[in-house]
Amino acid sequence: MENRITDLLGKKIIVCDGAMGTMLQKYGLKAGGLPELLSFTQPDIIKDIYRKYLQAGSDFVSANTFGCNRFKLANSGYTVPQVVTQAVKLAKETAGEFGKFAALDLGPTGKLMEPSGDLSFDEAYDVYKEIIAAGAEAGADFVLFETFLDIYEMKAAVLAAKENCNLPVFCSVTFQQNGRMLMGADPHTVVNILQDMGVDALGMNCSLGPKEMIGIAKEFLEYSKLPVLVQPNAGLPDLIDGEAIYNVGIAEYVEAMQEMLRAGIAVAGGCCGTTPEYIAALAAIIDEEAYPALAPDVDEVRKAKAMTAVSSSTKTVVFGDRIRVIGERINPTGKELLKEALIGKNFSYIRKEAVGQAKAGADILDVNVRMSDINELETMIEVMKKISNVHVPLQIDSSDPRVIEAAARYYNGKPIINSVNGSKESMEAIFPIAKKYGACVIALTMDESGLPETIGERLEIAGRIIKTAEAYGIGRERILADCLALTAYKQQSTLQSTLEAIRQIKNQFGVKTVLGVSNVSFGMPERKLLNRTFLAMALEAGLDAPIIDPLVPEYWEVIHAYEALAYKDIDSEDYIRIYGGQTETQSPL
Ligand code: THG
Repeated sequence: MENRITDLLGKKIIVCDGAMGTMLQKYGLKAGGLPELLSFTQPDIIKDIYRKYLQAGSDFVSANTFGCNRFKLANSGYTVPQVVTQAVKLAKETAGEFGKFAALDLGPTGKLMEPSGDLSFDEAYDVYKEIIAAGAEAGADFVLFETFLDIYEMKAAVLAAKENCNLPVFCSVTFQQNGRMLMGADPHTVVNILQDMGVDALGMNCSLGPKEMIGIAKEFLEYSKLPVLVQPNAGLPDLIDGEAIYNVGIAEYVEAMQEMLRAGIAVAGGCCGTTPEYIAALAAIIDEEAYPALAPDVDEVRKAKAMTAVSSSTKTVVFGDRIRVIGERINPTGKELLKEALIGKNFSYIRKEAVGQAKAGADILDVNVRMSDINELETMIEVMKKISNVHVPLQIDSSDPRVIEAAARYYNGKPIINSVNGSKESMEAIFPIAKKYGACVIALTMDESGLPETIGERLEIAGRIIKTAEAYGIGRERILADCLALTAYKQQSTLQSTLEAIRQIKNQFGVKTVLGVSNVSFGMPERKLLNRTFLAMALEAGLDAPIIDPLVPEYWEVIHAYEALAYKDIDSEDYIRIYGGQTETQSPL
């Protein structure tokens, strides 16, 4: 037997087991009560069910631990470690008879996370930590998170696994009819948030029927650098004579699974209603065909799927051909009202700044709350929480690694960290954070000696940062280079180098670029005039994402015109939609 379930990936399609709950019903065990306690009262039935799935061809069985958290076990007379240990023991013993694996199977806590409910991130983390510590101790082979409805709870659960055991982690979420998780995440957002957090496979289970999952599975496959898992229900249950009968038969199930296997999924199984007969039929077709998930060139897949993207809890912003605007207004520099709001904890003022920028079209919001006399860390977390339902991905702007770590941890999404620079000290502080939380990072082309004078030196620093990031396992698609704009007031001579550095860094390293455009006008009159002109110059040099004030219409004019002229706004569709009603012009030609 291979040592780890992950050793199977790429060599064979991993076959999961089917449903435990529906099988227990077949054994005459009534719904109600805690199924987890059957590990004590009916161990032979549990093992019998495992054996049926293993005989059908499952590569692992899921321990009877799905709901075994401290909330659900509160009045059961058992502790979490007792239940976990007994359940893992049964799963391991039976899997061992067949040389197969036992998963520590974990579902959602059953509580809503803050701010919708009262479960804090730390509490969710602790709930999973307790189960995972016991499961690892009992000898589970890997952790399988299933049926999650909230990507934020999944983030807490994944961190609990990564920080408390060395086991492989598979993540599976559940979608509703509208193609989103209950708390709003779409498939691209799920993939983007989870795939750089060090998990081993990701996918979906439950809720929809197999046919309804095909489209979502293809979305997962389009974005995921990791193996994709699919475990559908056998459709939806009809209650017939008090028994739940699932409405998708074996042939229909296998046909849908076949299509997803041919599209590239790597882990296949079933959820509610899939009995050992379903799994046997699935295993039978798997033995017959060479699927794309077999023998993939992992490096090639990573390269092909590399995409610069950040996410809020519901929305993913991709850095592609189009210009992405990063709103700069949540930054106390030069803003008396914002300073007052931060000191007075007037979060509704700050929220209004976020909503205003989002409405104006900002794709991402920079959040900087650094001021003397306030606790930057607490304020950062509070502001992030208060603006989380604005649904625009956030950029954490701080020079304090402790603030950055806390923000990256508690953010409900995949943020940009602003920033790292080329000094050893900065990289050693920031890259472990970016790595653990899967964040993107802005790389400033400066180091402990400041901003270099020559373009060559800026390139050298960018190269050094990218190389070091890659050594940490942070792909260059997660690095955004910032060539740094200084002010035209007294530092005028540096501006040409900034533009040329943008051009060359994009060319040489193929990374996306950001720039704090408004810096150029500090201390100068008519700031917007300089800002918008430098914005146009920087866009022409290849800037992908300006950090600007999105409430200034002139900046949008420059961006819309640039995108039309630079063939990014194809057929000038947006430009004509926005400005077409304003003037009729006749071509002179
Ligand atoms: N690179 C990166 N991050 C950055 C910068 C950068 N973050 C901070 C800054 N530079 C970008 N953000 C701002 C925010 C505000 C202003 C300029 C840049 C600014 N504020 C006005 C002032 O100070 O007078 C106030 C404007 C108002 O009242 O609305 O100019 O370069 N990675």
